[in-house]
Amino acid sequence: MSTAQKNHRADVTDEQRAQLATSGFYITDVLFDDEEIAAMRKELLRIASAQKEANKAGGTFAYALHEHSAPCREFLRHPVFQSLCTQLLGPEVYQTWNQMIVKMPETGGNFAWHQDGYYGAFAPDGTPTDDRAAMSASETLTFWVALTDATIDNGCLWALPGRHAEGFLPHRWNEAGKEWVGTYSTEEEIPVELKAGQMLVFTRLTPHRSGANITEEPRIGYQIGYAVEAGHYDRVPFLADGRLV
Ligand SMILES: O=C(O)CCC(=O)C(=O)O
Repeated sequence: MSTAQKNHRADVTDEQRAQLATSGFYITDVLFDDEEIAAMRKELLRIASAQKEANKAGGTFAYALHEHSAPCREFLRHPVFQSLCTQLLGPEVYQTWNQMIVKMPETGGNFAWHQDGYYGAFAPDGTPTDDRAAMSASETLTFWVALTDATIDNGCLWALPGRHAEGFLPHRWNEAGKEWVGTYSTEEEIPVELKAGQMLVFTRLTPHRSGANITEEPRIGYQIGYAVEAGHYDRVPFLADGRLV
């Protein structure tokens, strides 16, 4: 039996649940087969090389991949996501967004401190806003799947343990980089190094950033957001009554 088949239920341990509550994140075991990881890596590199709108702050992004890519659509229905969502969010779950972040050695730079809860809130004129009333009130989680190892040298995520408990922290919008930039102290940052096939699970209030890729190889991540209520952007129904929609 392969690793992924063994772990398809991806049981959340008491320790992981406690870490999510106290630190705002936890790291899973390796939950995907080598073949699954290699197939997704190939697909995301294909999308990255085809993509015109590349090289935003932090790397090459592409969004809503379920609309553009059959392999991504299939990956998003992987039993691991179904299992984790059911355990962590319950039987009714929406997928709020999915995106790849490919950090090529030559272009993969820093991505600023932020809480994911800031993304997706827009003023009536369409500009990003920090108006709390425009932000999703829904409980949400982000899954960051490592499709290559993520290391300090290739630009892994960094996080601030426990700061999610402070709620929304102050940010300013950087129009040039098209990103929110946290304006709070970050001395307590810790790196989140992952093996390919591991995931970081974190809340919409967990401050995180990522560093530059100074290696010779791409760093590839696939990020998926989930919410218990519609009302956040994308809002693709994912689980109803615990079953895939
Ligand atoms: O993958 C990365 O380098 C950072 C991505 C990120 O934090 C985000 O898109 O919210």
